Amino acid sequence: MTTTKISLQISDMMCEGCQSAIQETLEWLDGIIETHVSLEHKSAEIAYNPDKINQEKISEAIKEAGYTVDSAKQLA
Ligand SMILES: [Cu+2]
Repeated sequence: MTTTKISLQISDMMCEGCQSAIQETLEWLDGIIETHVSLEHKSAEIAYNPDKINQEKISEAIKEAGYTVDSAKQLA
């Protein structure tokens, strides 16, 4: 299985409530392997299976949860 790793910048993550809401949103998505949301860095590192999900779908889910993805970069 291939894994893609990305880092998303989410600048409207303001508190621990936002952090866990984003974490839970990501964990519920099919194809997500691992996710680490950092309030300090206002970022989410996500490892996912590219056969099941992609960066756009992940960003969309975060938007639906009420947050904004400012930028994304591929990690590996
Ligand atoms: Cu908050």
